[in-house]
Amino acid sequence: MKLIFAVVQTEDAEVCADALAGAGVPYTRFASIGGFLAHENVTLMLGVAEDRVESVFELFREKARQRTKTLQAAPVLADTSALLIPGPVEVQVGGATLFILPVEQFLRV
Ligand code: 2BA
Repeated sequence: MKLIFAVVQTEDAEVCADALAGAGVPYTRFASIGGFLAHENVTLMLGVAEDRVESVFELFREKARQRTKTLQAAPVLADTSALLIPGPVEVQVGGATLFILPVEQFLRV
């Protein structure tokens, strides 16, 4: 078994979750916030049999879209002088960011 953490954009969370449910893949859903943009996103945690991992990758490739998001210029205080990050800056976000870990044990007690 593998444990997959999948970070997706909020806009794609429902369609990804629906597709996982439709494929019979159990998941847990967390609200999360990306450290760079400070935008809300969604993290899905899935315990997946090894022979289903590739089909889960495909599901996220198909359902999680890439989008351009804008990082607005933000005032940053350095000592007593206010500096400005040059902006706005455009960044490409997504589809999904996946972390795949081995599962030592999976128990329901
Ligand atoms: P954020 O941290 O808000 O990052 C949003 C997007 O900003 C990233 O998209 C990437 O294109 C860009 N970005 C992030 N850090 C950057 C940096 N230091 N300099 C320039 N651009 C940067 P994605 O790579 O698709 O990531 C989407 C979300 O996935 C991230 O949202 C974060 O929540 C998560 N994520 C990505 N890589 C991660 C990692 N190594 N560890 C934990 N979470 C990660």
